[in-house]
Order: sequence, then C-alpha cells, then structure tokens
Amino acid sequence: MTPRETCRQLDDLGYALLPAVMDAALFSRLRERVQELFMQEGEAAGSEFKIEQGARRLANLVNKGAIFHEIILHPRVLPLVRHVLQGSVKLSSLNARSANPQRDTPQPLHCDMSALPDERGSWVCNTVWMLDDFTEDNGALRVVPGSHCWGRLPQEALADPLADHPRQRVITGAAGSVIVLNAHLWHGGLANRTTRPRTAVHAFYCRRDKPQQLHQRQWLAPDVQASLAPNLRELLALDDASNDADCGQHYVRSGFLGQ
Ligand SMILES: O=C(O)CCC(=O)C(=O)O
Repeated sequence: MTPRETCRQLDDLGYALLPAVMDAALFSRLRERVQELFMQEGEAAGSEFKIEQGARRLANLVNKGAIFHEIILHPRVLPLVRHVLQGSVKLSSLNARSANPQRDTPQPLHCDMSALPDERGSWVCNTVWMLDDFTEDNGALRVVPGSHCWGRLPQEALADPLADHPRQRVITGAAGSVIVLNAHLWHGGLANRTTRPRTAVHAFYCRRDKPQQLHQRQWLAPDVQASLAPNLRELLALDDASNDADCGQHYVRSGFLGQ
C-alpha cells in the first residue's frame, strides 16, 4: 500500500498493518531490551501504569533505553499518527504488553482510555509494535472496522464486549510489523491459546491539547530528560506548560479502559 492508501484505510477502517517496519537490528535490540526489563522488574513490571490479569506489562519505557526513543520517532510510523491526529501529536505513554500463554479470555472490546472523538475529531492513536507473529491462536488484535466513527463505546453499546462481534476482523501478521490504530476504534487482544507469550510494545499518542496518559516530565529521570534531543522533547511535551494543565487526570468512564 502507498502512504496515501494507508491514510485512506486509516480514515475508513480505523487501522492499518505495516509489514516489516523493523529491520533485523532494530527488531532484535527492541526484543532483547523488552525481555531484559521483564526479567529485571519481575512482579513489579508495569506497576507505573497497571497490572493486567493474564498479561505481563511494562510501562514508562521512554525512561528505560534509547531504543525506545528510536521507535516513537520512526519515520514510517509517526507520519501516519500525525495523519490520524491531524498534525497535533505528543506521546501519551509507551508500554509493553505480553499476553500470557494459555490465557483463555480475550480483552473486552474497548476504545483506549474509553475515549470518544470530540468536536475536533480523533484525539488518540495507538501503534502496536509486534515482537512476535500475531496469529489466530496466540492473542492477535481484533478490531471492528469503522467503529471509530460510531461515537459510542463498546461497553455502552454491546451486551457483552467479551463476545465475538459479527463485524470483527483479526489482524494477523509477522513479527517486525506495526499496527497503526485510531484508538477510538473498538479493539482488544484475543485469548492466547498457545504455549508461548505474545508480546508487543504500544506507543500511544494523543492530540496536544489532551492530557498524557503518563505525564512524561513527571516520570522521566532528570538524566534521561537532559539527554534528549529537541525533537524528542517536543514529542514528549517536556517544555509545554499547557501539558501540565490536566496532569494526572484520567478519563475514567465505565468499563475496561484498555491502553
Ligand atoms: O497488545 C495488544 O494486542 C493490544 C492490547 C490492547 O488493546 C490494550 O491493552 O489496550
């Protein structure tokens, strides 16, 4: 698909799969660092954000290695995020999620942060960096194409957000690919019926007038902040006073909040 076709698909369906975004070197450094952090952090892994039953998580990854700085600025992915958010972009959070083997329930269909588009349009966009192949059996992502335009949350519209949706599609693909997702799209990770974990990094972005999910200036160590180039500081909104306005505010609505 050309970039123009990908943008059209993002507008119409709300998601796009980009095969082979990560070259072999980027992929192995990213995978290695994520595995190392899971080992180091043990039970505490993900606690800066949340613990999810049936999955291991990592959070605050901008603070945990330069490899993560590369991916949030990736030249094939960031322009598509800009397209979804109409040019106004900052990083909201950077996490990893690994669906445990033999996890027998899916995530409920959800919109990240239970966010609905507002009068200016879409304001959340997620990118899923696939560190394993996504297959029908191992907890791939399901999406309901077009649902980013419906203006309703699945937990309000559906009797059972855990159930299969008649219009859902399962996004399968090879490790090294990236899924760009308008995060107002109804989506969720599936059950992992295999014996191996299924791991991905989530680089989650929002429009600049909205609060970050993890307030980056509060969470990044001073030496990490001091090392960052201007383009990263801008993407993380480190010098943006308006970024502090809703600091710590969460969009708490009923149901599963996802990302
Ligand atoms: O890792 C995935 O498949 C995406 C999971 C997801 O949608 C979430 O945790 O909000």
